[in-house]
Amino acid sequence: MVKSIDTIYGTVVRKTNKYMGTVKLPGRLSIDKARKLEHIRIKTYDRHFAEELRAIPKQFPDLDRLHPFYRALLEAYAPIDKIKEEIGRIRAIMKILASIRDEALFQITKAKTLADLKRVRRMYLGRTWDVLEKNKKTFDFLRKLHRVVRRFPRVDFNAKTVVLAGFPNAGKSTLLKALTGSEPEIAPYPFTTQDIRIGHFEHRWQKVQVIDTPGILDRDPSEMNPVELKAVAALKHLADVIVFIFDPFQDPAMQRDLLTKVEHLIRAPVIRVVNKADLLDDPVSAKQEFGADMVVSAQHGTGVDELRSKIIEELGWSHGRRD
Ligand SMILES: Nc1nc2c(ncn2[C@@H]2O[C@H](COP(=O)(O)OP(=O)(O)O)[C@@H](O)[C@H]2O)c(=O)[nH]1
Ligand SMILES: [Mg+2]
Repeated sequence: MVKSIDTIYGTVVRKTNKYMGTVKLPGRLSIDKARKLEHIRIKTYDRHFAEELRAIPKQFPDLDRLHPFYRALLEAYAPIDKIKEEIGRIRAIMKILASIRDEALFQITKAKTLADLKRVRRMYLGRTWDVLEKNKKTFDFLRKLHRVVRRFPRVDFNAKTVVLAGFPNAGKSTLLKALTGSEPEIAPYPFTTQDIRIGHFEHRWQKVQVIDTPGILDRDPSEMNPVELKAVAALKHLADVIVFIFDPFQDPAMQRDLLTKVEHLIRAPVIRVVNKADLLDDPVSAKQEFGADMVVSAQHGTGVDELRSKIIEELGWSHGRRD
């Protein structure tokens, strides 16, 4: 979690007060002793501020070593350079706070009365708060980003990946289940209102990951806002093969149009599949009508083994992104 500036400030003050309650110095109260106590107090505030701020950049992945899929997803939120800049800003704030601390420590050495010391503390707290407040946008930006990053879908980058696409109701969810034989893992798809579903099957030593993105690769990308579009485009860094599912009971031209757009967005080899074979009198002519590679019934499992083989074949010739 990245804390808000109010929480950071509150935490620092609370922890410092608590700590100062345990500090006992020998001797009677004198201005000298009060100075020493105030010195410890300012250093304690500073230590806690540094602790709070240092924790922030550590909560983000190393942006230079991030997988392109995650990088592209982050880009949907803000340019990577902007994210780096905002994280860097936290380090700059730490430096400013250190200089305010040094100034306060210096003022303490010159304080002649308890009232002087009180003023130093007020100056220190006021100025540190001002610095946080002036940078509120940075903290808010990183808070929001972090909330999304920590829920990024957990993708296996060592596995080959099949991305399913096709109209709503074409049978993507049913096919995902048929191909992988298990309930998919569901995670929110960042920067969209949709989920991503991930299942997998194994072929010999190789794990194949199958991804369904309902509400994403089933509609015209031109209807998406720029953020959604970037989030969708991130999938191109993942897809080794696209399986495009045609519904024989929906408009062929519109489905082919979607396929063209998906191909354009993702640029991976495509396997074209007509689904719902069990409901077709003439599967062969449906296959021809859609220009498909094969006909399956996701519901009944017909042709699913063949589809798996076709996927493996396609991956075997794969364009070597991860070979
Ligand atoms: N008869 C038949 N129905 C299917 C087949 N595949 C999917 N369906 C049905 O079509 C509807 C939509 O399927 P679903 O997998 O949710 O489609 P999605 O929107 O692309 O994920 C559901 O009612 C499924 O039961 C199939 O091969 N045969
Ligand atoms: Mg679905």
